[in-house]
Amino acid sequence: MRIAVLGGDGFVGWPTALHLSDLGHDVHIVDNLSRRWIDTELGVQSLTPMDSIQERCRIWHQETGKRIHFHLLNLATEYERLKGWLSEQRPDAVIHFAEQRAAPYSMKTDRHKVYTVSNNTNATHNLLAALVETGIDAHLVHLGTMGVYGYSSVGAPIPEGYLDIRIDTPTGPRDQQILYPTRPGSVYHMTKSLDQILFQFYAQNDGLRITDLHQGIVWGTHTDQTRRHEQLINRFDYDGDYGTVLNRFLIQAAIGYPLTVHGTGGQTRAFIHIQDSVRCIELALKDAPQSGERVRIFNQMTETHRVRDLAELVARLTGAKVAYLPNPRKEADENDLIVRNDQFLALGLQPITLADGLLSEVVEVARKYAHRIDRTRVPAVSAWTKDIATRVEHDPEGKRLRSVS
Ligand code: USQ
Repeated sequence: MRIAVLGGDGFVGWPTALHLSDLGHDVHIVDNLSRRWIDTELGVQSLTPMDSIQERCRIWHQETGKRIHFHLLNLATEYERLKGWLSEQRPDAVIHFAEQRAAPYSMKTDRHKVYTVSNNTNATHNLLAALVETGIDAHLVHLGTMGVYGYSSVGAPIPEGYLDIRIDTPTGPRDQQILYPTRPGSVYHMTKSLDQILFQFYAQNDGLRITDLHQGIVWGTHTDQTRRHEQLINRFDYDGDYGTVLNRFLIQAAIGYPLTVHGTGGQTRAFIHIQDSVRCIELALKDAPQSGERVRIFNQMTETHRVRDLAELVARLTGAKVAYLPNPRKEADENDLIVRNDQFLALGLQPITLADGLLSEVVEVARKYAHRIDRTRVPAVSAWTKDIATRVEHDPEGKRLRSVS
C-alpha cells in the first residue's frame, strides 16, 4: 500500500513510518516539523539526540534499501498544497498524527490554547475536505485519545467509542448506540473530541472510511526498527509539557530526581507500549471499514495503572524517591478506569505489559543521555487555571535558596 503518515516526524509517527516501511509499504511522511519548533520555543530538546528527518530517512535507506519519502507541508494552513499533494500521490491509506498532542502545552497560556485548537481542528478538517474533493478513497486512520471519555469513575467498562442507550419514546423504549459522551480534561483533549464529530459527519455524509484510535499514554522509546541504528532513534520527551508520566518517572529515576507525582497520584490512566502502538496501527490498517459504515473506533491501550502505583514500582526498581506535589492540573484526585479493548485482542494483538526488563531499558537509555537533560525543565508548571498557578511547585528538588524569616 502507499501510506501517508501525517505527523511522521513525531514520537509515535516516526516508529510507525519505520514499522510500515519494514512491512514493505510505500511510506510518505508529511510533516511541518512543528515539534522541533516547539522544542526551540520551550528551550528543551529530546533526551535522545535526533537527526533531521531527511537524515533519518537516508539512514533507513542505507540500512534496509527501503525508501521513506519526506514532504514538508502544513496541513492546517496549506489547504491547496495538501489537496494537490493528495491528488498527485493518491495514497491508499492516510494515518493522521499531525496534531499538537500535549495537554500541558495546550493549557500554558491563551496563545497556546488558540494555537492548539486552530492547528488541530484545521488540520483534521482540511484533510477530510481534501479527501472528499479529490475523490480519494483512502482509509483514514486517526490517532485519537482515551482522554475524550474523561476520567470520572463510572463503574462500568468504557466501550469502544459507542454507548448503548435506551430512550423512552411515545411508542415505547428504543435502543440506540451513540458516540460515548465526551468529557475532555484539557484544551488538547477537547480538540480530539471535536475531531470525533468531524469524523462522524464525513463518514455519514461522504462515505469516508475512517478509523479512530483512542490511544492511552504511550511509554517506552525503542521499537524493533529504531533499535537498528543509533541515528534511527526515537525522540524522548522528558520536560514538564511533553514528557508523559511513566517515561518521566523513568528518566527522573535515572538522574536522581524525585518522582513528580501530581496530587495523591490516585489518577488511573490507560497505557500502551510504543511497540504495541505501532503494531495496533498495522492491525487497524488491515481492518478498514467499508464506505457508508460508521466510524470504527478502537481503544488502543493494553493496561490501566494508578499514577502512585507506577511511582512506587519505579521507586522499588531503582531506589528513587517519590515527591507528592500540588497538582498543576484540574482533574479528579482519584478515579477508577475499566476499558474494553476486545477489538485489538480479536485482531491478534498480544499486549506487552509493564515488565521490569522494558522499564529498565528506558532507564538505561536515560542514563546514557543524562548529560542532555536540563533539570530545570523537569517540573510540570503549566497550570490549568490562574488560581492553580499560584500553588504550582517549581522546585520539586528543593534546590533553590529559601528565605528563613
Ligand atoms: N502526572 C503526574 N506526574 C507527572 C506527569 C503527569 O502525576 O510528572 C499525571 C497527570 O497529572 C495525569 C497523568 O499523570 O493525571 C497522565 O499525564 P500524562 O502527561 O502522562 O498524559 P496526558 O496529559 O493525559 O497526555 C498523554 C499524551 C496525549 C495522549 C494521552 C492519552 O501526551 O497525547 O492523548 O496521554 S490519555 O492520557 O489516555 O488521554
